[in-house]
Amino acid sequence: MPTRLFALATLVFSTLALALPAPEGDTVLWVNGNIGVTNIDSSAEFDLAMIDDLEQSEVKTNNHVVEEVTSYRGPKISSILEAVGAKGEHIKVIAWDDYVVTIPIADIDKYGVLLATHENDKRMTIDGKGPLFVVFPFTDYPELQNDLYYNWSVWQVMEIVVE
Ligand SMILES: Nc1nc2c(c(=O)[nH]1)N[C@H]1C(S)=C(S)[C@@H](COP(=O)(O)O)O[C@H]1N2
Ligand SMILES: [Mo]
Repeated sequence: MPTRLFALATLVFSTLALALPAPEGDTVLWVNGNIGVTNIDSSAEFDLAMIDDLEQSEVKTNNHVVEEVTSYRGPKISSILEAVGAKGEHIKVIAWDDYVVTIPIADIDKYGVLLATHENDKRMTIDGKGPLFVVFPFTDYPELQNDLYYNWSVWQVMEIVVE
């Protein structure tokens, strides 16, 4: 029955498309909450190689702490949310220093917000803003240049909770 075959093919394809292999290196990002894809217990864990394998984007911007326009590179946060089958309205972003903010996914999508791994082509480390830094395109969108979005520019990101 062609319809059943098609349904089976769709099922197999979508299962493959949504599989997330377990990290081989140290986990640098935990994604929790309302996600449809997990790889360890109820979490989707990423090592740096997995983050580097996602489609890369660049944002050239300054911000209120870095004066010169600087190049940031990494996946869009929306790519990460897609990879984990996120369903929700907000993400809670938690840093290694326990700094926490809640950001609407609408803003993440609208502004192509990055989870940057590189600043001027240099990998960011935990001594700086790394390994993962939330980067809004401040230079291209003047409406972002206020405390709300500066507060959402989380560095040393450790965990994202989809809500
Ligand atoms: N991990 C982490 N990210 C953070 C913060 C923080 O304390 N920890 N402070 C936020 C706030 S409140 C602002 S305004 C901007 C800039 O902070 P700064 O002015 O202290 O450099 O970074 C944001 N990102
Ligand atoms: Mo702030």
